Amino acid sequence: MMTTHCVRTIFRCLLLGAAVFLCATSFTPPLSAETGAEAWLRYSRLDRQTAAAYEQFPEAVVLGDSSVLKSAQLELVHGVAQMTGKTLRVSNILPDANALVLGTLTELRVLAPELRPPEKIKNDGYWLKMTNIHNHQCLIVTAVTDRGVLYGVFELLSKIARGENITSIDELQQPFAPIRWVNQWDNLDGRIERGYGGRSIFFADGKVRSDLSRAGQYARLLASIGINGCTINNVNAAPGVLEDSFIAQVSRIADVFRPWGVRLSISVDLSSPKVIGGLDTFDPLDPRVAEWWRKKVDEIYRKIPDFGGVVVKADSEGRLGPSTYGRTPADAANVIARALKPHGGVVLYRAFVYNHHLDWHNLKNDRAKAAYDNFRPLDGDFDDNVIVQIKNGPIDFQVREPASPLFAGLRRTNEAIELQITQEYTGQQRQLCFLVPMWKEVLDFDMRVDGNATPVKDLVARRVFHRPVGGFVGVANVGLDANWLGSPLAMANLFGFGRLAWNPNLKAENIIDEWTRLTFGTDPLVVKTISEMQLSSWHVYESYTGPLGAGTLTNILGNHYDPGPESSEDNGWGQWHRADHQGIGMDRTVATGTGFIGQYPPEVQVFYESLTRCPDNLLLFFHHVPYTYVLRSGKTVIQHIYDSHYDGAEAARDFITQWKAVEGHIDDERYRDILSRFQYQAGEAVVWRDTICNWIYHLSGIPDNKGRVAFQAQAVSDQHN
Ligand code: GCV
Repeated sequence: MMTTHCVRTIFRCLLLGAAVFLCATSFTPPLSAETGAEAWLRYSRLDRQTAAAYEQFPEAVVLGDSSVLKSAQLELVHGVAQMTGKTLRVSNILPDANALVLGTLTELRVLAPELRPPEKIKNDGYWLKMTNIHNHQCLIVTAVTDRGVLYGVFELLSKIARGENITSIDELQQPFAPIRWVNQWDNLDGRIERGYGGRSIFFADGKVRSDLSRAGQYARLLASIGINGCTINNVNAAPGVLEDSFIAQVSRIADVFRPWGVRLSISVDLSSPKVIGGLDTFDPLDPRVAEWWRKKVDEIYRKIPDFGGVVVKADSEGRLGPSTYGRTPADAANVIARALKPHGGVVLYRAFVYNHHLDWHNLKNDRAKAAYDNFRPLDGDFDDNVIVQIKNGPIDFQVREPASPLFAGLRRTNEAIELQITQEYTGQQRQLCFLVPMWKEVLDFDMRVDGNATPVKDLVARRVFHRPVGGFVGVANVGLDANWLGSPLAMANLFGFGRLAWNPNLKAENIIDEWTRLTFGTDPLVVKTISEMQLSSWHVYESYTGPLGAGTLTNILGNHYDPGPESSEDNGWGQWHRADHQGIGMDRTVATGTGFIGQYPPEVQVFYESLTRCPDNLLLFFHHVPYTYVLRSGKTVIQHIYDSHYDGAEAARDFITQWKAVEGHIDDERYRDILSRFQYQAGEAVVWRDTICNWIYHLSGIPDNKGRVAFQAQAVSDQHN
């Protein structure tokens, strides 16, 4: 038996350890009130009655002392204190009161051998269970790994924050897939490609930042939504990231990730063996190159033992790649994969490989075909620790695209879906666009592989062809701005990505409800208003920037933000809409077009090939039609385009009115900040509306039957005369 003195000593050590750890891992309690920095981990104070329901546990028992379990313990103590005002007593021995008990199943069975989860808990999964241990009411948070316990703690705190009833909880949660990563497109000089939330939290002036506190806080945020990996640098990778001296710096970032169970990975440039390695080649089949990668990877693991792996962008948008030596992406991926394999690392090789010098005059050319054409023939050639990372659509994160046919094209190759959290083509965090409904459409899209139900989510999560690994990657691009993404409402996309990567079967409505409650509180008016606005926002944005699947008619040669429909055409980038005087849209049919539709399984081909079956919202992605073509709604294409832009601009203006309803129900700081964003968005929507409507009116010569566009174009020209 332990003496009381001994127990006290252990308890003191634990507290001391916790305090030391608090400093060492850059854990900081939420920053100043309501800047958005706390994101969904605000843990705001519950009202007395709600708090009372959670105060039955004065104690937290933590079994084990790994850094991840310490994070779990600290988070629990911090969250409960913030929400209830009560500080939990922490111990690591038998509960001597009702307790919250954290620990792996192995540890827990020592206390309660009779405990059996209802099913086998997978890696990273967890079980929350109310039970009785040694005559005390205990809520256990258990898992097979420490990381699972940490995830369970975050879920428990989320439930408390949302006021859920936990009195008889018995909930087992399993992750849908093992890869749940974010990519950051941070450059070593501190800029972030397509980042709209400030400078890099990792790098400044070509070095790893000395202050990595935000990096540690980011890892905490990621862990709270089940993300287990983060690639810290741009896929347009600087070779210097692999210099030994730089890896030593990068290991400091891994140190602040580790307590949150987030594995660090890096993007690498395939020419590194030549550029920084001093070889005269980077040919993946040259044994000297293989040896270079082996030594380099060994060096990385010496400094970062839990290194996750690498991301590769090659032969794409000017990046060098295996094509330099007539080699394939599989050759390139495998040479690195073999170096990583003994350490348990993976290669995420991006399928975003395309020729950006396509001849626009050739009507058979089609950028959308590139990923499938490049990767489908290599199916089965990739090693089992290579994952092909496929963008959700075949072009490039446009406001609407069909699911990439490559998801169905690979059977013997691991795959991951790449989603873009940072709103490059979808409003750049300056306009509201909640992307979960869009991602759900892709994840739920049934590819009908072999005539069976095969939604994309099952293909990437290995449920169809039982491949060793796969999952979800989100391009996040958070920055140093207090609220991470540059806009508090945009954080719903980061949260939503994590929730979907954990469980793509969750409904968009539930995700946004959860996020809103955690981020803005549980006032029903607030929850309803913000949820409704978020849920409608993708359609609103689409309606004035790219209806009918025309793509985003944005300035593709510049900022990817302003309207610029002419910039898409007559160049090699392949984001074409082929609008002319008679009609608009890319003919991607097998019968008369580029043949892209032929890349889908037969049942999907039939669906998209047919002008009458093809859904209106993707019509112009798949078909070139005259402006007078009549849609299912009975409207012509041109009238739909006019109406959609006017309706969209009006809906954007309505956001202001909707938002005003929450005044006084949320903090003033965020209320005013977000109000000004909606006022700005309303103006931008009018700019989009007028630019696109006038452009298409001049092109087609067909007036708006409601007299708005021709009238306005006329007024503008009168003014000029
Ligand atoms: C990192 C788009 C973006 C590029 C990005 C590229 C990619 O083209 O505009 O900034 O480069 O996608 O995903 O590699």
